[in-house]
Amino acid sequence: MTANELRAAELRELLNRYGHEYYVLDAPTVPDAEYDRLFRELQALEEASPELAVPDSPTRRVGGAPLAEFDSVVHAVPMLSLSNAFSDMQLADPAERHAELIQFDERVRKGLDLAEVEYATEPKFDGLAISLVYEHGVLARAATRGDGVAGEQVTENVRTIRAIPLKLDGANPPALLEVRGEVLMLKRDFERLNADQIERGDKTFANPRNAAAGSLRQLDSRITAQRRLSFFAYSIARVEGADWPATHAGEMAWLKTLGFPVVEESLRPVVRGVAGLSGYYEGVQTRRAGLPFEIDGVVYKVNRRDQQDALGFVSRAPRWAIAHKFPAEEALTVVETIEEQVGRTGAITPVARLKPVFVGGVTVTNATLHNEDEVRRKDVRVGDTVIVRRAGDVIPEVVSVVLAQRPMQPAEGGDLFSAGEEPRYPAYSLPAACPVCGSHVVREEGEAIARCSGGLSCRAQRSQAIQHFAGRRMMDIDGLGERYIDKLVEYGYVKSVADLYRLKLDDLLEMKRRADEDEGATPETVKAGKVASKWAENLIEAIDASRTPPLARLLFALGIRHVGESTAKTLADWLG
Ligand code: JCF
Repeated sequence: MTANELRAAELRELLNRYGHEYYVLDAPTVPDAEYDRLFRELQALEEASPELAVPDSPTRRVGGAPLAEFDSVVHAVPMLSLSNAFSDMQLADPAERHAELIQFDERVRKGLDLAEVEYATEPKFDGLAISLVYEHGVLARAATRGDGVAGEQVTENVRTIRAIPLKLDGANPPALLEVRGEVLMLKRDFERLNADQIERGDKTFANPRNAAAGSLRQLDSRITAQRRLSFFAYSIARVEGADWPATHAGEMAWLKTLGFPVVEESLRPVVRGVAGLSGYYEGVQTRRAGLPFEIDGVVYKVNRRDQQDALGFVSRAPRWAIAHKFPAEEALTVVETIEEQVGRTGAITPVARLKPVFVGGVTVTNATLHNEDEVRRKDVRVGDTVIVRRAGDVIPEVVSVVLAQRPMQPAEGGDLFSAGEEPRYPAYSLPAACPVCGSHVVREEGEAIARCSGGLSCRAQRSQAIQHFAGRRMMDIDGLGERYIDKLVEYGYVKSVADLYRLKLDDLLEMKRRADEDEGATPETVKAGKVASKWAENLIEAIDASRTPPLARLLFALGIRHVGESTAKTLADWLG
């Protein structure tokens, strides 16, 4: 071997390993720049000596000349879809909550005449299904699902996806292998793509699924090559010249040894019966937000292939598998108004008040718009139909506007009902005065956040400073919630946190009476004096209990800018 041959082989191995670490193991060991550097070195070697450019070289993943259209391919084995099941997580009783799941298990047990069935589980990736055909270990063809019977041939595009092996690992590849799986974009790659799109002035993608679809179905595969797409294999459709594993779990293990990315083992346990399935569902739901990719539910499959075959199909879905969907994280609704919230440090956040909509398992009426630039960039206006997103326990946000549904002015000279060119509502701009105290709103050069300049003279800032002070990780004053703090500030009992320590029992009772009256409670509905005085006594006690806090907690509780929890600890340790 010449020195160049050796180096090229070494570079191929390194690049393949780094790609595997990033896409398959989700644990990159080198920065992107290092990958790019080695990639360019290999490219240069191959250009100088074309015989070094083997068919499975990572440099082959750069895309080719644009196509006029995709060829259509008929799938040798149809690409099925899964029937969906939904759980109503509002229901307390697991037997009602998971009714669909219980029915599925019952049908399967009846069909197999068994008391208990073993299921393989996996997350349901929110991407695009594709089919990959390997002939003698080499990627020969790739196709989208299409209508399940025929799809589009996207081989050139798929060759650019680093997560997909161009050649199978192992010495004795099967003569033929057809693998199915999902092409998707990792959350981090989606964020990066959208940031780049903004920088270039191009349109952003609403979610990773759209980004993955838009990137894969490019007639110009060089564009696909520039997008970071991932892939996870989830089934085998055909095998020739090798033993086909007897269980789904066995298939996954085999695919892994052949070099395919399969989801990590803790996310695809083999379980038994309804309890196993529902336990898996709820476990994945809690892990959902922390996963590197988006999923829209989980999939259950009868593990043994002989049992799958015995159950067969109904119309176009297998009887031996279902998708159990999570509540959707995105929904459409209408912006009723845009208001501004003033935070503890005076930061002014535009908030969309929404027509109530059920999303991510709860009813949402507000969504953050982050800051003025974000509202302008998304061009959110009153009256707009918008996509709202609530992922996990994250604050709901407006993702994008459905421009086609924007209310327009009636056309000039036209009748009242024909829409004109002009939007009915103007583009958003932040008010010049604080909506709470009227102080100037200032936005410093280069800052995204505008702030109320009122400081602690602004009621909103005062109230939130006290809320922060009383919080769990700060002074931990039990019973002093947002509502009462707002009232204590509004009525002037408390101007700063120090005033909390001067409050008397009577002040609290008086404040509570006024607050109840203001909120329209009649004297009869106001809680009896005894209950109120118990509450006030407890609160005074809780305030007293916080008179001698550890220094770190006090420093953090004061809410000094740039003094977070860990800085406060460091300061306290140092000050002694
Ligand atoms: O993750 C998915 N979107 C997914 C779709 C996973 C699977 O195991 C599937 C599927 C569609 C059909 N299995 C089948 C049979």
